[in-house]
Amino acid sequence: MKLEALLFDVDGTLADTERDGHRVAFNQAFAEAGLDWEWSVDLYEQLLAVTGGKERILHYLDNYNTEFERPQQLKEFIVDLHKSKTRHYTDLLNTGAIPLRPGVLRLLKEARQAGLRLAIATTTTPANVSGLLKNTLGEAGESWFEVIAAGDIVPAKKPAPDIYTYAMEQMNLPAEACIAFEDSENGILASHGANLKTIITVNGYTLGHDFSGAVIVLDSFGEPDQPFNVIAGDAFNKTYLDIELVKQLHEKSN
Ligand code: XBP
Ligand code: MG
Repeated sequence: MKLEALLFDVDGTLADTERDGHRVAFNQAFAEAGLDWEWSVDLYEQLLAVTGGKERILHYLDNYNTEFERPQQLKEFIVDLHKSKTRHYTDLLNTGAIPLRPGVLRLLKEARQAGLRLAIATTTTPANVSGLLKNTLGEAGESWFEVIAAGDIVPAKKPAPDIYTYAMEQMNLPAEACIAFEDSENGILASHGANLKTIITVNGYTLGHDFSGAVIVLDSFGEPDQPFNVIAGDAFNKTYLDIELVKQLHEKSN
């Protein structure tokens, strides 16, 4: 089936947001709440096993900070803490501290020119997606995407396939007409669960993840003057990911 739409994960795929973005914002929220919790770069790698910020905080308490005396209203406590984290994270985005990864802007522009439809499928909070797109693509950035499926819009976050299924339902497209872009094992479990072919770009946190079944695994989308490294799969002699290669990868794996 002809390729009609590209579905993008956000964190780790469009931008390297976790280590110097989300992690920092969590720590700022903890400090502001008078908590002595500190999520180091190494601890955060382990915490990334659970997607969703609120879910991640609970996972931390359940597994890494069992001593903490929990407030009676634990759920509300986590929701408030997470609201503060979102504020710190979006403030950080507004400083322009988090750029898009190499090749992302070029690929998005090319896709629009080629008449491909674009969507976002992420577990992060909608305000974080808006903030990233505005600060990197400009005020109209969000309008590049026909659907922005994010956060609690579906109850089960990645690795559940629900966010991808939701995005495709909104676009009225079957999985065969789409391709997904992911950076993590939870991400590819979600996209594969929704029967989507998937292109992977790894980052520092996800290098060692299992990407079995990906149509290709790259270290970035690459640029004409900044070639990607192919970790697994066939790049048809290309040195960067363009729409022609995306279409070839989509067709090849039919
Ligand atoms: C992203 C996440 C998110 C962010 C934090 O995963 O796991 O939880 O780290 O976002 P993916 P919130 O890239 O697979 O979508 O704090 O807003 O939940
Ligand atoms: Mg991701």
